[in-house]
Amino acid sequence: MQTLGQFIIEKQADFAFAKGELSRLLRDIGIAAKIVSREVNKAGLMNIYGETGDVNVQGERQKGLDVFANEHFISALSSGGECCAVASEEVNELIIIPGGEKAKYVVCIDPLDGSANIDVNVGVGTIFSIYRRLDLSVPVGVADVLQQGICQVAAGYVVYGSSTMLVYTTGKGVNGFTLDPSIGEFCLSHPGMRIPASGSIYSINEGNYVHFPDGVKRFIKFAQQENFSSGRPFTSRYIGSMVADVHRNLILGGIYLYPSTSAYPDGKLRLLYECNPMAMIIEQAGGKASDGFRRILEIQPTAIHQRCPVFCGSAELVEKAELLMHWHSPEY
Ligand code: P6P
Repeated sequence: MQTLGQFIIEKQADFAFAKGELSRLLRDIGIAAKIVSREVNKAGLMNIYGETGDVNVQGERQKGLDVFANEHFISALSSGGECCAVASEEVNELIIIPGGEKAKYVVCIDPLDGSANIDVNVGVGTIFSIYRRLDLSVPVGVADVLQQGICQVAAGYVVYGSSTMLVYTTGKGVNGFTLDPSIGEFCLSHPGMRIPASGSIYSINEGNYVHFPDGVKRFIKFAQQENFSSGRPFTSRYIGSMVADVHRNLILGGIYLYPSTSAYPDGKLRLLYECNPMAMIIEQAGGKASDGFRRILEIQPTAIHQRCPVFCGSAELVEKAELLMHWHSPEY
């Protein structure tokens, strides 16, 4: 069984002129993921459950594990020496890594996505996105993380579920690694992951139905009436944790949707550290990711914590949702 470290080194050869910096950065993330996994899996036994009483930049109540995960990923990225700045869901401003002046990479990260699920023991995850710094001759700044998603050099997630898995891509396909706690290593368990072209699972919070755009209402009506292949209605599966929902759909086929709602007119999910990395992974696995009209990876970011609607998963389902979103629009 190949470990994450062995795999990263072996694949490093795929990159001409690779000097190992990206490999080391990916290994640093893997180390932090093991530490967070250990705590997530015993959160109930520590006084790390519950809320800190603070709110993050999103105005969301912070959980003990949110802060723990944020601190450990930033620490791993800082000590590894390959990252010069971090945009984190938990921190308002761009974090400049002391001593990182010569580091080539910047990282956007949601240290613990879906953390509202922690206290009820439901799957949560980490999502990360890696860019090459724009210009090593000038100090790193916000412009280095406000790059289009197509410029990502790597993207991945960790899903802390029935087992802990790390899934990532460097633009040459998607590979999944399962943590073997007995040896403390991520082991290659899902080589060459591909999302089915279609599927019969849709993941959306239908509690927001009345506020959905008409195109989304039309898609839900379609899903409740027929399936491309079986003619049966779709299955609705919504965990409330993007990483868990997208990971299931990556394996089984399906679509995850978080459209605009009254509470989130621009969508709830954040472009830099949720939509872009998940879009890169889904596209690399043969799927699609859009905001209903545009390819997620081509959206030009303008702010670290900006949000966007997201429709991602099996290509045929995303295309169907886009078609229904365009219906009655001028060009259709
Ligand atoms: P709602 C978690 O807070 C998250 O960012 C995603 O992981 C998840 O899919 C979504 O928000 C859940 O939001 O509004 O359905 O509770």
